[in-house]
Amino acid sequence: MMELTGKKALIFGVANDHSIAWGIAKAFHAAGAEIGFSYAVPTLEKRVRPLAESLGSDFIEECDVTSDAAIETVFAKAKDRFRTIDILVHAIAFANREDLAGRFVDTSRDGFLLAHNISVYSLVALTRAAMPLMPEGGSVLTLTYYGAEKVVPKYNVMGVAKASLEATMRYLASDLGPQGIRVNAISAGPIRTLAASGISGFRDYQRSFAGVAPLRRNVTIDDVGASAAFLSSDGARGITGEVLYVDSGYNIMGMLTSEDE
Ligand code: NAD
Ligand code: 0WE
Repeated sequence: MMELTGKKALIFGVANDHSIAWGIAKAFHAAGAEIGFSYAVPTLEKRVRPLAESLGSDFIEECDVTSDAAIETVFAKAKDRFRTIDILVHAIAFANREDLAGRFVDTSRDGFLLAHNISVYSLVALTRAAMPLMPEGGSVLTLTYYGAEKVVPKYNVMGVAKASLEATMRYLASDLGPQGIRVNAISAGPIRTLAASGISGFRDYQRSFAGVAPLRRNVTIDDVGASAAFLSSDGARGITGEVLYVDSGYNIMGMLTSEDE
């Protein structure tokens, strides 16, 4: 089922070995996929290159997803290197730190637009650029979070952006379904990545999450990777426009009591 032999994947969003995108890359590699990587800014190359090379990858290209020209360039290079791809992974989010604290009502116009530009519009832009490289169909995968559906204190503008991301994923799935391109999202539980570091109280939040979630544990980047490999494989050929929860079951609970400490 988690068989990706002969498939080629382009992964956006590895920053370091804690990144969810890295968990996905490892799982794809274990399933036999060939992988290309794209990172945000030049300073990340020294982190991403050794990781990519450890999986036998030689496609490691910079792309700031706020730039249409950068997106055009990276997909031109991908076309040269791979001719076609089967899988696109979007594991990118950003909001100003000041907007992930305090009240949502205080979000500035610039902060709101920045979060949506980087975290949501980039999925549209990357998917459109990937389409010509997927003539025989393919799989697009993005990462979302429960704060899209329910209010999570301090997640603020990112929650609103994730709600938009999930709707964006569904509209893309509707547009691209006829061409055999599936578009899905994984809603992951809280994981201590770079994007989670410096969020005050994150450790406490993970502890209470594990106390409440049916599986009584936090999820790992390898848990997300395994599910991503499934969703990108032919085993998921009938699934599109879906949010798959990789959250120890947290989202099914209607009352958040933790019996066991
Ligand atoms: P991470 O910091 O490792 O990854 C975020 C990535 O976004 C980084 O690689 C960063 O370089 C990239 N990025 C930011 N701005 C960019 C830009 N302008 N152009 C290109 N890339 C840019 O953190 P992560 O937790 O692995 O985040 C990956 C995804 O998973 C995000 O969409 C995040 O919202 C989502 N997610 C995270 C959690 C969690 O608890 N960590 C839970 C659910 C969903
Ligand atoms: O999507 C995310 C994190 C996204 C994120 C994180 C940062 C921190 C550093 C976006 N932009 C920035 N900008 C920065 O400057 N998650 C799902 C992880 C996360 O972040 C939270 C959470 C959870 C969970 C913030 C507040 C409350 C819960």
